[in-house]
Amino acid sequence: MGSERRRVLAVVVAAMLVACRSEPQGTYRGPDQCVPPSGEGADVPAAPASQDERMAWWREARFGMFIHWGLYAIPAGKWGEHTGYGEWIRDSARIPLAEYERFLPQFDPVNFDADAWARTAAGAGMKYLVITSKHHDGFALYDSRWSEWDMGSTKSKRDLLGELKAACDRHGVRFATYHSIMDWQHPDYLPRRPWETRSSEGADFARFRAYLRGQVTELVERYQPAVMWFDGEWESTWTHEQGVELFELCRSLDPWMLVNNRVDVHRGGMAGFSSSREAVGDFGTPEQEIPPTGMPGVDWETCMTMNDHWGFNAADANWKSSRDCIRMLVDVASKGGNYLLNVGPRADGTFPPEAVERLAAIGAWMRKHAGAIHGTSASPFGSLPWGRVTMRRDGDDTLLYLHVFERPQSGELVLPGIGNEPLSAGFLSGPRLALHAERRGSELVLALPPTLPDSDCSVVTLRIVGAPVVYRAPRIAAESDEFVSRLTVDLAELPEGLDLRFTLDGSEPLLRSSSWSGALELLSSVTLRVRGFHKGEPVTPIVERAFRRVEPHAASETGATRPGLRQQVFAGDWDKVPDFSVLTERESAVLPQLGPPPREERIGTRTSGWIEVPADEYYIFALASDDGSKLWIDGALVVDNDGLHGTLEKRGGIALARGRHALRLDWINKSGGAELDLRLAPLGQPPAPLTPDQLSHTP
Ligand code: FHN
Repeated sequence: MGSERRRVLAVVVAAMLVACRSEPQGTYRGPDQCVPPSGEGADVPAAPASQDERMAWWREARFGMFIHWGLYAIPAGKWGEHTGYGEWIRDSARIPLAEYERFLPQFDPVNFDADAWARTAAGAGMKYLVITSKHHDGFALYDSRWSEWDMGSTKSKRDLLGELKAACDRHGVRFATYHSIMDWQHPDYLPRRPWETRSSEGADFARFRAYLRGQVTELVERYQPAVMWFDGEWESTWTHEQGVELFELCRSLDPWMLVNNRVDVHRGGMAGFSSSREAVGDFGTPEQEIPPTGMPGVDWETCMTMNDHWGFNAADANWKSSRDCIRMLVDVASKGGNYLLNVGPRADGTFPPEAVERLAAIGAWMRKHAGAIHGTSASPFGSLPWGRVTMRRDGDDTLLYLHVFERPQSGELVLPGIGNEPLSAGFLSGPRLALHAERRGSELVLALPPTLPDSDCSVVTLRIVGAPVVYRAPRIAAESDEFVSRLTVDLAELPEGLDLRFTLDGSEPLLRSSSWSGALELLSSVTLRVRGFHKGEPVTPIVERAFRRVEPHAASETGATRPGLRQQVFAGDWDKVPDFSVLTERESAVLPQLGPPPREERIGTRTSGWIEVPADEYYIFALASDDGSKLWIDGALVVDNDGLHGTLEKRGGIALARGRHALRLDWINKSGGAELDLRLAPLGQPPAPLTPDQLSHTP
């Protein structure tokens, strides 16, 4: 739907909403205040005929610009002696509201040039631009009817978003907004920052939700964002029901506008996607990571910083190279995702020169290779040693774009398990030479010239007959590579119509080898190798996995013990789990079992003692935490879930003899959510919470 039509709608919506807002700001008349027009008479736009129609432009885009800009650009990451802050500076540096508010009249981006920003995004091959209309600090980067914490209170008073929206329209870049649910300034937002002394007396979260709905509504009516990118959804006051309500408001305001999954509480940590069937949102949002095998069957977008900060940090010199950025774009596209690459502008409205330089280099690459990114779909192959593949249909044929990161020593590009015949091959950009492609059994092999046209990523276009027929090897599925008594091994992602042959002694699977007929129960160590055959010919690579029967760790002679685990608490600001043994504890206590951690920020805990297991077995530990955590059993690191992330679960296993074993669990929380959960089960059973009778410590 054109932006003109949406603009007409926006006028209608605005007219309908004026009645809601003729009262003074924040006047609350119930959660349905400013309910958008509905029913007859309201000019509600015709909704897209399908989700595919709604998503079409976004899927074609593949590449966008993220912009984190606000008051935090003024301190530029520095507070006192510390220079490592970003857009979280108010919280991380514990700046009282009244002190942070002093940035309002200082914000004056005299060098802001919307056209330059939009031109830079378009020049880099970015098809959309998502800018922070409001980050967690609560500052609205526009003049909001719902807040004084906005551009109307700054020295500048410019309509920055309006200028940028118009510039994006001129340059063919879709304008979009990031709007934080979490809001550290609004008196009705809860919870307060843990360190804040500001009273929460009288705070009314329902009134906060009306403010949030009001701001979302005014953003849509004024700027018609193509995407509403929510964030800050993880605190206890935000619920699935509220997320659904906000999602439905967005749909009613503009059914074409996309809404990310962070409107709901089912983001699934930094991995960005939850299997919850009730979750709402048009796409998943992995952050600072690229899902190893993408997210088959769903729309997803990886957002990533260009250095280590989202908001401008003057001291952060850890910039990704342009090659890094190009190859990440290719990697994401090859897995069927979108890449949202961030710029943190300076307070004066300019992009850091390092960002401009990288965007120009990416643009130079995209000018030659955009066809291998925009409008492409995910690779039909598994991982390839030399690079990535994207593809698009072209009439009855398919164009495979072979993105070559490293030229193989052999000078040959091998495409495994492909049933299609090659029609032609050549570089998408560079020398106009035909590359020789030949079939070798189930493989297509292309001969490369001694030098490649692009050192960052050369692209070969291979035209094949028809839709891709790629025989992907099955995945060998098992809970662990080690076991004590027995282990179930199966195959997953079975390719259709293939004859699967396997061996257990590490030899090559041949047509005469055993035919796979279902899961195996292993009682001894084996090396399983599997290959797919079609019409008597091997057509998939061989997949292999070794399984070892191991002796369990001997139990410990613990002597006299007491129930419960000892938990030490340490104060500190870490990005990774430190060596607590060289630090001074702030306090310690004995816990009857591993419970929720202290809901504080910038702390760490070490929980230690004995865990008793009932039998000689291989045990799986499932460790979930926000932020980082590490688990040792008998001194061996079993789960490493370290780092700064949302709630994320990782698993690990160890063979243990019946009896007591040393347990040590380290955890940190920098800021935001604070979760810690440890579960345990013998192989083949679902992990369950630890129980007090399993836990003890030496007094
Ligand atoms: O807390 C924010 C962070 O400041 C930044 O905006 C990122 C970008 O997606 N999102 C949140 C962390 O997940």
